[in-house]
Amino acid sequence: MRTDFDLNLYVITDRRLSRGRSHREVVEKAIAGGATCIQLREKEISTRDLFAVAEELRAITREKGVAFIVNDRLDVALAVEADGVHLGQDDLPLTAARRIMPPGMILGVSAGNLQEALAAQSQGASYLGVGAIFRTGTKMDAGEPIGLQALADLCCGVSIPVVGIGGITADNARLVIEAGAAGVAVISSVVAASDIAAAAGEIAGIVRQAAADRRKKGD
Ligand code: TZP
Ligand code: MG
Repeated sequence: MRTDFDLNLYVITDRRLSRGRSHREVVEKAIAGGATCIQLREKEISTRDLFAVAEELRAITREKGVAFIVNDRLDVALAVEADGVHLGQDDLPLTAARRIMPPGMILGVSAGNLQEALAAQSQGASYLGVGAIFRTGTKMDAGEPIGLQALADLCCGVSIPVVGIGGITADNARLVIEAGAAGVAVISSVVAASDIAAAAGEIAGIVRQAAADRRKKGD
């Protein structure tokens, strides 16, 4: 199983929240600020346009040495040689996805509870996206937030890394890491910020510090 990816600050695109800035601009600034992983997540553009953006972001992330994940679309991820794909509970089944993925490719999976998390882990998930942790206006069907205790329980129950997602900001990112997550996944607190690099830098710094403090405590 591939484990050489850094989930500390996992930034997900959403052009509806990007204030007219291009994917290139958003992603370059997020990486400059400290994003360690970029996910292309655009639900409302054509496959042709998604592919074009994916190619562009693949080139940027490759140059910067940052992991690049495509949401939902394994075909597009394979076509641009992304590092990984991220699948939800209603997307392609993981066993089917793994059948057509090269062995080293990252498979991220959304899980809302421990049962989903354990199933994903046993079916070849590389990491889990778990949420929504806090209330968010970004995903309309995110459901009731699961909160930090459920996140902590889930992190204890699995052996693959977990990223928390949903309503995460500079004000609460530390709590997500303290609960056991390997990183935080964010949309609005970075891509909608007026200064994307500064917003990413602030959250990345908080995550790094919280992870260092957690390691120290565990010593
Ligand atoms: N999955 C669960 S919550 C969410 C997704 C994609 C939205 C996260 O967006 P934000 O703006 O970071 O709350
Ligand atoms: Mg999906």
